[in-house]
Amino acid sequence: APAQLFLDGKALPEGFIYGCATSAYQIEGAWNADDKSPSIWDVFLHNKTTNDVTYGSNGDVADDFYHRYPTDIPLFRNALAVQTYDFTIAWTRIMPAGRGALSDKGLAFYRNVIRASNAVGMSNICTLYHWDLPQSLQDEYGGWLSRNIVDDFRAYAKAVFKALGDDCSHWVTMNEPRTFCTEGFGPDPDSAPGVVSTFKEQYTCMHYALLAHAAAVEEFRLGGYKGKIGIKVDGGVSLPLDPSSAADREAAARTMDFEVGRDVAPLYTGDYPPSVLASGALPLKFTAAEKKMLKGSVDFIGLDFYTSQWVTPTKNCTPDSDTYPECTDQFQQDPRTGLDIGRPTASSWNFDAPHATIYGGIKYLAETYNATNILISETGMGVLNETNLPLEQVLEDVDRIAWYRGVLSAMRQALDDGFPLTGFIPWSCIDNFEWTDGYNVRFGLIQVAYDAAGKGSQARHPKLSGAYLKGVLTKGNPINPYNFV
Ligand code: GBH
Repeated sequence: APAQLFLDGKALPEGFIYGCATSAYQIEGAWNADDKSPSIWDVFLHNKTTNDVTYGSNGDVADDFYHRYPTDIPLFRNALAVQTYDFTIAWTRIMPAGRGALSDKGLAFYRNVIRASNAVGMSNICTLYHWDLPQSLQDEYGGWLSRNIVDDFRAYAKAVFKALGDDCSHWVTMNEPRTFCTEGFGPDPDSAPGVVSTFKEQYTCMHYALLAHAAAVEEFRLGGYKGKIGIKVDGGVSLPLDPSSAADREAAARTMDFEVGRDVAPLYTGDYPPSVLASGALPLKFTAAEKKMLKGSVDFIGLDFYTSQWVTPTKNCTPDSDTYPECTDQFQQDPRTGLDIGRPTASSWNFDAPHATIYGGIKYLAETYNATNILISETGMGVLNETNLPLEQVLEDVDRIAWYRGVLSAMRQALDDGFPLTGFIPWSCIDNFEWTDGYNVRFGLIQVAYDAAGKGSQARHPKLSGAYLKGVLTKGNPINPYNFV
């Protein structure tokens, strides 16, 4: 049995998960090694000559985890004392054509990752999809905009379960459908596949993503595998800009429905939230059979919750408005006072507001959907690549310790108040390719020696924040960070 875990000196319940997370495109590199085919992110960035991504970097090499996993995995364990390594599988490595034959080499890689984790006493949370769709499926039928994706995802999931089904304690079908659908499609997409379109395409993508999730869960349950299965959803907590204004309170509730409930409600109730249905804006509806398949399609829910915002209703909202059909304006700085919602970080979207975000997110899920098994499956903060600072200073990441101190306090309070929090998985085990911020923003608990273009020795160095988490979670140290090393 895994060793006892703690939070602020108090023992955590048996089965509580303490892990760290990464994703395939962000760490593996080896973008065309062995049988791997290009994903939509490879195509989106590999030949990119514009400066959309910092320093024109991409995930071709990233952390070179494909080759370095034999030393990286024991390092995660030693530096952080995590009991679980949460990684994602590249569809393009394991099933290079998008459907059909499996690659022995791709499978062997993930088998080795699991074996290396088990060898140092860690279990695994395994994710089928973190945004790296096979480009062939994008070219063939538009990827997530076609119903075909539901069948292909089902077949991919079924094949992966058959090969590795009992080897992971937890399975995640996909990471953040909201984000890959709203950032990959819409009027101003900045993520792969970057299809300039409208909110309708964003909703179509979401719709098929939810169905693909449910299809994968159906296969998992039919297969009778041992572990648990769920999904990771992102979103912050929306607060009324003026709590005394009924219109602002209504707008905040609407934002929660549109940005979190839209992904989550179908998993618990079988359909979108009433306010989303009532907006009349949805391009697609679930059939009775689909609702049945969706309802109850999670054993756990993972919250990738980083930050929060204030909202007000959009004035005169019409289908041409930027915020349609949600029709809420969002702020992380109070337009009346200039006050930030929390401490700003290197990511323009990410403010440190742990009570609102972490406590509020858990409470929202528990109270709105009666969720009984909630993991904080990602949270963390980035700092700018500080190539010109002495290494000791980079590793003494007290700002990140302050971030996690808030997260841990909010989780402690959620547990004390009886909310069903069952795991904590900081993002990320190690510095990695931060999507549109390239290598210039670092979320890792372990530093990687490369510059903002991703060039360098690739040496790994644990940061102080990792030692802090290790101390609180595994040694029973107090959350208040003194004397923890
Ligand atoms: C996570 O998403 C991802 O799962 C992970 O891969 C990533 O490394 C981590 O965030 C840190 O970024 O730039 O204004 O368009 C968290 C939810 C949603 C946060 C999209 C960033 C982009 C905002 N993310 N959002 S903006």
